[in-house]
Amino acid sequence: MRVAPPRAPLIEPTDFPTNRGGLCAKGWSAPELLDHPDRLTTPLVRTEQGDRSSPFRAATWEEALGLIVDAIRRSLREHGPPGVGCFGGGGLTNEKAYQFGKFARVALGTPHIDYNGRFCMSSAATAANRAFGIDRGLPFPLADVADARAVLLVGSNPADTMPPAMQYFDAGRAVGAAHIVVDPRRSATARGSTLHLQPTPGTDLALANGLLHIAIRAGNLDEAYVADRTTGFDAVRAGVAAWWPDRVERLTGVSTADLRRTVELLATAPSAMILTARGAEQHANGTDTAQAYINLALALGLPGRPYSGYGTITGQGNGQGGREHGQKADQLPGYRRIDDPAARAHVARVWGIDPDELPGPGVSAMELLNRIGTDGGVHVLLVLASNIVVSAPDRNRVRDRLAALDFLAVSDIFLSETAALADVVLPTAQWAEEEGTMTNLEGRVIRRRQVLPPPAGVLDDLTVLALLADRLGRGRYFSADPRTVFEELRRASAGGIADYAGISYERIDAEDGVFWPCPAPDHPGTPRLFAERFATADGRARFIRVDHRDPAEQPDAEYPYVLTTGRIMQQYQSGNQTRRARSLKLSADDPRVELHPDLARRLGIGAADLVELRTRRGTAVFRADLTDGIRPDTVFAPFHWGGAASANALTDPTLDPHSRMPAFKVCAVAVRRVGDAADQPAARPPAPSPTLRSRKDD
Ligand SMILES: Nc1nc2c(c(=O)[nH]1)N[C@H]1C(S)=C(S)[C@@H](COP(=O)(O)OP(=O)(O)OC[C@H]3O[C@@H](n4cnc5c(=O)[nH]c(N)nc54)[C@H](O)[C@@H]3O)O[C@H]1N2
Ligand SMILES: Nc1nc2c(c(=O)[nH]1)N[C@H]1C(S)=C(S)[C@@H](COP(=O)(O)OP(=O)(O)OC[C@H]3O[C@@H](n4cnc5c(=O)[nH]c(N)nc54)[C@H](O)[C@@H]3O)O[C@H]1N2
Ligand SMILES: [Mo]
Repeated sequence: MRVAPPRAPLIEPTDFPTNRGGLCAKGWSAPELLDHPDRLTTPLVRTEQGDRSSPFRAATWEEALGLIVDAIRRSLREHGPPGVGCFGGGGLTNEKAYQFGKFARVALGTPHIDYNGRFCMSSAATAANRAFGIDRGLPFPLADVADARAVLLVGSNPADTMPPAMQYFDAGRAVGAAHIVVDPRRSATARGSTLHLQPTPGTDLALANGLLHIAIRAGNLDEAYVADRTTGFDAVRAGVAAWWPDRVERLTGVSTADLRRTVELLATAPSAMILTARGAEQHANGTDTAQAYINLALALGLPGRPYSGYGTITGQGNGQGGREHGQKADQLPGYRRIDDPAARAHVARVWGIDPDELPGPGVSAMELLNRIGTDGGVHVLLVLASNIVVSAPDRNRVRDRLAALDFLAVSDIFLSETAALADVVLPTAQWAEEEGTMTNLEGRVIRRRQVLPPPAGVLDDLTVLALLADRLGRGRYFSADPRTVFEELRRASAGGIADYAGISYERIDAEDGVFWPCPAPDHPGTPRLFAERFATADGRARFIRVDHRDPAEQPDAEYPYVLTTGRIMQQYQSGNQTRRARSLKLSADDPRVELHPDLARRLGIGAADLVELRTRRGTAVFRADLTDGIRPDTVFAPFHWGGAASANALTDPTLDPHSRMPAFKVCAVAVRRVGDAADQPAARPPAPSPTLRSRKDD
């Protein structure tokens, strides 16, 4: 099958080793968006400069970039470099993510850059760094999943969120692998599993400690492995001693019989994997929760064994590469720390600047947004590839903060809800219109190829950053050519943790991608990590004692239920792209909240009625989707919509102390019926369209 956008050559899936030619519904429909009438094709500026309520008008690049540079210069004078902030995304290519990080440090001199990966991968990344000394989503190729005889999947629903990866899970299931899925909903992934554990949201850490407690008592500890390859086990053993199975059952709602069965399946299988995703990680204790599952994996001796280990299932297209090359507040390219003098010296040399010119660490995504307009905070913000008004927690507060900016510039393909609030909007190229590399969840660096030029008038982000740098007097440090940028990235990453020094576009082509670390052109790359040693100073993995903490919000009389949020198969992220795809719209245009029929009956809610969800932060309206697959005390809302059906009007912005991840997956909620099946949801606009149709109407 081939996918043909109107303006493009046919795009054919190739027989790539990770997805083996498979595309999900969003992949098949993505070409529709290349030529969509909503596509931004010219910069937009306000008719009244400085008044973000005045309409947009089309502008030249000259004018738009001029306004941005004026705003930056003004802010630099008034507030110094930290007054300008950059917000990036895990969908950017490695080249663009690298360039954005360098732009912040070299062109602006600001410590304030962070990205949407803080909402995505940061908890698992932080835990993996602590435990293994390295953060690569999977320390083995995805195809290894098919050969694992047991898999514990915690808060992960690949059947809907990674359909092309599901073939490896299905292959394992077909030959009798035991799959245990931990999810408060009977998700599409849970449906085909051996065992489904349905805990209360936010109790995954206690569950892991309970499993480890049982494993120790049952004699499943791999004592030789723990002695030879790890440190810190005694403290963990002492910590889990108090997590008796019935105590865990009371807290999580998972029966002691199911807890024991889970341990038995994992401990007796010849190979076993423990995989977490956002269901376990997007909590105010997400880092410790991921750590608790790592502790379990280490106790069973899994990491480094064939077809075994711990991994996290990365989300966005370049979720992995996007966090390796400097988009993060505390980071320099190659996954180096910005507060490490040796790292600063190395990167400054590659960049041709003095190490003292490099700013220090900034703050995380949510903190950056929270501090907008404050002393020492950000006054001018540049957003690339994120729709924060829809995807950040507590969006009413986020909107409020964005309103406090002196100036907001957003680069996007479409006028997102966030772009709609900007002073200047820049149209950008999308995936099929540019060259670059991405690094997938396996740590495999792959190429993205240009198959058609961007629409007339559209520039890609690399070019825009180079042009802005030029106007700021720093043009000599920047290139707009992806290959040149990649060559520099290789040098900047050399010797770092995520070492790309030996990876070239040619090798990527010849080898179907190259796994980092790959320190030299004749190095084969590293598909599997940890066989001999971990990336810590002493080569041992670290057990770390972690204890359950209740979520920041517990159900009470006013907000009696638990709200969790996540994804449906047909929509992608903030929906800025998929809400516009005709084929997906037909199948899932109506935002629905899942609730149990018993809960619905108690509240007088019928199928397809309109339901209002209310939390301490806001309200949102969804259509009722009654399903006995969800816990009766829990409701599930997808976050793909803005407007009146915005799940993030509800969510809790409490941050994990280590990763700064918000608690997207648990808060207290009140539920009531506000309309019947025939009613239309009030004011649920589709994605905003430009007030001005640049291509057709001009
Ligand atoms: N269709 C689609 N696919 C996507 C995306 C998309 O938007 N749409 N986004 C991509 C991105 S960026 C990401 S990060 C991945 C995310 O991929 P996943 O992590 O698989 O997706 P989620 O739906 O966020 O969460 C997974 C499951 O966690 C469950 N869950 C909720 N709360 C809890 C809890 O407290 N504990 C446990 N154990 N489970 C819980 C939910 O019911 C859900 O089924 O998907 C990627 N793929
Ligand atoms: N309640 C709740 N909220 C969540 C989550 C949840 O589970 N529950 N999950 C969180 C997670 S895991 C994630 S990853 C975030 C994602 O949330 P966002 O960061 O908002 O991600 P997207 O919707 O993918 O936004 C990407 C935007 O960039 C544009 N874009 C695409 N490619 C490019 C490009 O190359 N350049 C530029 N300039 N723009 C581009 C797209 O059109 C889109 O508007 O949401 C988080 N928010
Ligand atoms: Mo994500």
